[in-house]
Amino acid sequence: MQYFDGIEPLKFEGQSSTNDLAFRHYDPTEVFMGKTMAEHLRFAVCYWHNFVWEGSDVFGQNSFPRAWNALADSDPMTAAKAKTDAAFELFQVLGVPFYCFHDIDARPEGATFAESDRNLSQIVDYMQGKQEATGMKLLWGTANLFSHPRFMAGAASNPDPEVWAYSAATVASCMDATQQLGGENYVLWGGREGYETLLNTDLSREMDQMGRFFAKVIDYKHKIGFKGTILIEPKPQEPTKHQYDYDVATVYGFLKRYGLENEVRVNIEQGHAILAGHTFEHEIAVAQSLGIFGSIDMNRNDYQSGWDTDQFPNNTPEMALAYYEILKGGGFTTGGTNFDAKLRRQSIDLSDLVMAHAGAMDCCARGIKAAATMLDERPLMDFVDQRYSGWSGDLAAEISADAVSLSDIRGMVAERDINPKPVSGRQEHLENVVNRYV
Ligand code: XLS
Ligand code: NI
Ligand code: NI
Repeated sequence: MQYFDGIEPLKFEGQSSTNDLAFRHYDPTEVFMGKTMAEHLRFAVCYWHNFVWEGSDVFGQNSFPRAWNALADSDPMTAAKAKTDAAFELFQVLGVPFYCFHDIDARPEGATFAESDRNLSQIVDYMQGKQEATGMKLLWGTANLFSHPRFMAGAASNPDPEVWAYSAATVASCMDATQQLGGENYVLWGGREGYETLLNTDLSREMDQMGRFFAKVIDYKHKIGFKGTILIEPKPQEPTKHQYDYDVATVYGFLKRYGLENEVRVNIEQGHAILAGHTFEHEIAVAQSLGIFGSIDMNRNDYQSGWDTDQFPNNTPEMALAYYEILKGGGFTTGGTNFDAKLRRQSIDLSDLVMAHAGAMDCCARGIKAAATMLDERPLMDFVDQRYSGWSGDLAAEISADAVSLSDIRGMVAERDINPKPVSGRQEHLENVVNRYV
């Protein structure tokens, strides 16, 4: 290893281990519910927080310059390859099966679209070689349509059709790249698809533009024969004040309106759910119930500041409830668990990067095992089944019949003296039950 020299690939050492550079709970080969833990969790490591970002924040400069980026000033393509080398080293240290990237994470920006496009194909060939050499796979690719100033007023929702065209062209190149790398999904996060003020915004036009954009993306997917899933990643705000992809329910309404609900699913991020005023498990459950659950970005927000701080997850009980909803819906298909998470600015060492992922993977393992046991022993499901059991009875059939009107029901209730008695919802009891598993 060139960059992660001295750090051995992590091993499963079991719960008694105190080694920070080992797994205590994540045993990739452990089988439950008919799959190995690795197959259930489908871990992915992201490029942007680990290999691009170097610790700057709004007040401060880079706090952990990375050796692989040092060459960027002299020859950007050499630096891009060095970054790829470093990334694949970390993937192997962690033993994860997947990774995720944006175009700009991997390739140098060119002076023109055509040059950026050429840079992307060059680095994608290099990444493909790395995948072949290591067995790594791509969970998803995506285009960064929010960092460059050309996207400051949005990509698909931009008032300027030149930006719309530039964005569409960028998505086409990134979908090709994702296809070439065998990616299992393609993500669209609408970072600046929204607005700062209505004073300068035509909201209906922007929505229509986005609808048209997505229709073309789906059309392109079929044209190139991409077999993966197209995923939208909801987020309510940040960077834009009002974002169109607010949460899962809003995204579904949008897809339905433009007739895209059978073509697109969602990539749900823990921190984005919190920003939208929901829990992570709420967002997952809504997506499952609408048939659009796809993948997750696993991380954690700071609950006090309210910001999308993209911290590494470490709250096992919360994670157990998220995996409970995922497993209840049948688990991942093309999706997986991507760590869209970054170090705190004072965690400057490469070993911090490894420990952060190791701890997060362990928490996921604990969470999903607790979830699997809760599903197997069914204490919550039995309670829920019982709670709704009236709906399999005669009254339910009668009042649901199309031929029965509201006034018929009024007659029935009066005649039979239907007089429902309140029943406890037993929330605290159920929370106690969950605590036995986590
Ligand atoms: C930002 C998003 C972003 C997407 C990919 O908040 O989470 O990282 O996952 O563009
Ligand atoms: Ni994300
Ligand atoms: Ni985020």
